[in-house]
Amino acid sequence: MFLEALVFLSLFFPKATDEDSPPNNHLTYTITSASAFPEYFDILMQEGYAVISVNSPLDYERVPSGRIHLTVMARDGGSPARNSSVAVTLELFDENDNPPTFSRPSYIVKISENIIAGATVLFVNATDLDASREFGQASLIYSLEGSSQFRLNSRSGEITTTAMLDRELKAEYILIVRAVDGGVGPQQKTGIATVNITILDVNDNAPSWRDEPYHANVVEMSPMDTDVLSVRPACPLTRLS
Ligand SMILES: *[C@@H]1O[C@H](CO)[C@@H](O)[C@H](O)[C@H]1NC(C)=O
Ligand SMILES: *[C@@H]1O[C@H](CO)[C@@H](O)[C@H](O)[C@H]1NC(C)=O
Ligand SMILES: *[C@@H]1O[C@H](CO)[C@@H](O)[C@H](O)[C@H]1NC(C)=O
Ligand SMILES: [Ca+2]
Ligand SMILES: [Ca+2]
Ligand SMILES: [Ca+2]
Repeated sequence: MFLEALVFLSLFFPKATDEDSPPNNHLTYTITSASAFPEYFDILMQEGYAVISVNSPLDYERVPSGRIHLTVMARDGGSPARNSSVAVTLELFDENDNPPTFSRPSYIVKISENIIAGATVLFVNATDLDASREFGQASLIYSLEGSSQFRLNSRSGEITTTAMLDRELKAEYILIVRAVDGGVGPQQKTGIATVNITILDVNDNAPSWRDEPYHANVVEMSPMDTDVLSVRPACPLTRLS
């Protein structure tokens, strides 16, 4: 009935009737109670109808179950005046007025390079303060960009590896994570955070020899202490494959 951010929206409802003659049937209306935002509502007479209007934006997030209960009283012009009250329920619709916000603007995590493919690296988590399923927490979808070595579960926010890592190939990944809510088109809101993943070294490289294997011809009857061949480890150590 009312959208939370709209103002000056009016609700007409049929006038009360009073079978007396003037002035005893001259009616005035007042809102005698409101379950939320009492000062935001006005009521006035317009062509015999009571018109309820809103003078400030309402906030769906502060209205339990999205309903506001008003009591409207009609009072006649008699002396003494007689009155009668009616209950009016306003149903509020949520607007997408809150963006998803990650629990941190940037996540820093360190993982060991021998972590298995598919292992959990981290959970990211965004919060959306809109109260409806449609635009709030339940509508969030996560996505990730920056490296195909990692994937992000679009619902749970879990980041896992997709393959084996190798610190000697790449020691740091900077990923961008995004959360979008259920707003449609330009109404959709987005939250962004960065994830800095540092790969920690594991001693997975044994020393290796350069130019192996080695061959040497040793002449028969060489004197003792002749140098046969000098060999040295490759430096820096390179990967065994
Ligand atoms: C409304 O009427 C009741 C009696 O029916 C009376 O007690 C009360 O004071 C009246 N209220 C107003 C604001 O006139
Ligand atoms: C994410 O944050 C929301 C709101 O703070 C919380 O309700 C939810 O349990 C969190 N989810 C995870 C996976 O931590
Ligand atoms: C990522 O985190 C590491 C370890 O905390 C830090 O040394 C590095 O500078 C960070 N990288 C970026 C781009 O912030
Ligand atoms: Ca939202
Ligand atoms: Ca909202
Ligand atoms: Ca390695």
